[in-house]
Amino acid sequence: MSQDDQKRLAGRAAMRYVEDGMIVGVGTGSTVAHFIDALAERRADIEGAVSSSEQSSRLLKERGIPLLDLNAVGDIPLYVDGADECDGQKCLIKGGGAALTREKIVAAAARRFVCIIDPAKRVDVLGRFPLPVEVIPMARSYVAREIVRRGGQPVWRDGVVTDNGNWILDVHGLRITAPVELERELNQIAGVVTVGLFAQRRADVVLVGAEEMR
Ligand code: ABF
Repeated sequence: MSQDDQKRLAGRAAMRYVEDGMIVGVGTGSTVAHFIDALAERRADIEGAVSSSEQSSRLLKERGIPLLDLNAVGDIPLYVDGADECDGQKCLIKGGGAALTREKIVAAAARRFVCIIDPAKRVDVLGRFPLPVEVIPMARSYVAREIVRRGGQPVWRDGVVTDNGNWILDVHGLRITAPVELERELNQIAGVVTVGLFAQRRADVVLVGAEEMR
C-alpha cells in the first residue's frame, strides 16, 4: 500500500467521529485533504467547518463545505488534523506545512482532537523531524540564538511566509524526551509566536492509516 493510500485510510477513518449537525475543525496537509474529500460527501449533514489555513479554506470552498469563523462559533466539538511526528503519548510535532499557529488555535478550541497519520509518522522520541517554530520576523535572529543556547540547531525556512505574515525556524538536533516542558520553555522566548510541539494540548485520538483499517 502506498503512503498516499495510508493517508487516505486515516482521513476516511476520521469520519466516524463526525456527527450530524456538527461544526468540524479542519487541519492542513495531504492527509487532511483526504479527510476533506470524505467530509464533502456528507456536507449536507454538517453545519460547517472551521479552517486552520488558507490552503484548507480553498479546498473546503471548492468542495462546497460552508466555512465558519472561529470567533462566531465558540468551542467546537471536533478537530481533525495530521502531524509530522507522533509519539506514544500522542504528543505531536506539527508545522511542516507552516500552518502551526492556526492549527494550535483550533486544536485548543476543540473538545476532541483526532490526529490522522500514516505509519511513518510514529516515533518513540520526537525530534527527528525538525521542530518548526513560527517567529515574528524581527525576532528571527534573537530567537535562533536562544534556541542554540538550549542545544538546538535552527534553520530559517527562507522564502516561507506564514498565513499570519511571520517566518519559520526549523530546529534540528533535538531529542524531545520532555515535550510539555520544552513547549513551555520555547513559548517563553520573546518573539516566538507558536512552537510546533503539540504536547500541552496533544491529540485525544490517533488514527494510523494502515492495511488493517481497510
Ligand atoms: C499539518 O499537516 C501539519 O502540521 C503537518 O505539517 C502536516 C502533516 O503532513 P501530511 O498530512 O501532509 O503528511 O497538519
